[in-house]
Amino acid sequence: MTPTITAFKASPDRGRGLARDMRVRWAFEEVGQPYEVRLLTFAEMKEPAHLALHPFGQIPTYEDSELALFESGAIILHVAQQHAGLLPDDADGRARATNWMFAALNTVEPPILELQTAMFAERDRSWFAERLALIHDQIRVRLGQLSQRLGEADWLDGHFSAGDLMMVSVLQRLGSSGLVAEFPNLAAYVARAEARPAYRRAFDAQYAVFLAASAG
Ligand code: GTB
Repeated sequence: MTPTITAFKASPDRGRGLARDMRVRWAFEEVGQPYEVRLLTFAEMKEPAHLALHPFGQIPTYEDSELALFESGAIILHVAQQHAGLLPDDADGRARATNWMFAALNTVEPPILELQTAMFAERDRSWFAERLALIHDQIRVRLGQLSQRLGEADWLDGHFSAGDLMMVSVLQRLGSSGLVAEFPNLAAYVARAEARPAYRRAFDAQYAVFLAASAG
C-alpha cells in the first residue's frame, strides 16, 4: 500500500517548504518510496477524524495499511528503517544517524523555535530587541558548535543520512535571519543538501500545492 501523509491545503509559508510535511516528502524521495498526500485545512486538522490520527491536530501524519504515526521525526525514522538510503548498514552507524536526528530536534531546533515565536508574537513588546539579541546569541552558540563538528566534511557522519535530512530541515527554519550565513561551512552544508535531486523533487511537489491553491 502506498503510504499517505497529510499536509496543509494552504501552507502559511506560501510554498517555501518550511512546513514539516516537506521533510517527510524528502525522506520518501531519498528512499524512492512513492507516497500520497491528503491536504487539510486548519479547520479539518481540528476535526475528530484527524484528531484520531494526530492528538495535537497538526500535520504531518503518516498512514499505511498497518500503521499510523504522527511526529515528523518518528515518521522519518520509520521510513528510514523500512527502506535503504537514509541509514547506514551497520548498527553503530544507524545509532549515530538517529543520534543526529534527535540532536537536530531536541538541541538545535528549540532556540530556533524560540526565535520564530518571538518574531511572530512578541514584536510589539517593549523588551523585544533585548530578547531577540538573547535568542540570536543562543542560536549562534549552537550553530558554532555544529559548525565546529561538521568542519570540512560534507555530512555529519560520513554519508548523507536521516540525521543530515533532519538537521538541514531544522537549519532551514532560520530562513532569512542571516544566522546560518555567519557559518560558511553550515551554509554550504544546507546548499549541498538542497541540491540533492530528492530534495528538489520534494520541494517541487509541495510547491505545486501552493501553485494549485493560488490558481484558485
Ligand atoms: N513536533 C511536530 C512534528 O515534528 O511533526 C510538530 C508538527 C507541527 O508543528 N505542525 C505544524 C502544524 O500542524 C505545521 S509545521 N501547525 C498547525 C497547528 O498547530 O494548528 C510548522 C510550520 C508551520 C508553518 C510554517 N511557515 O509558515 O513557515 C513553518 C512551519
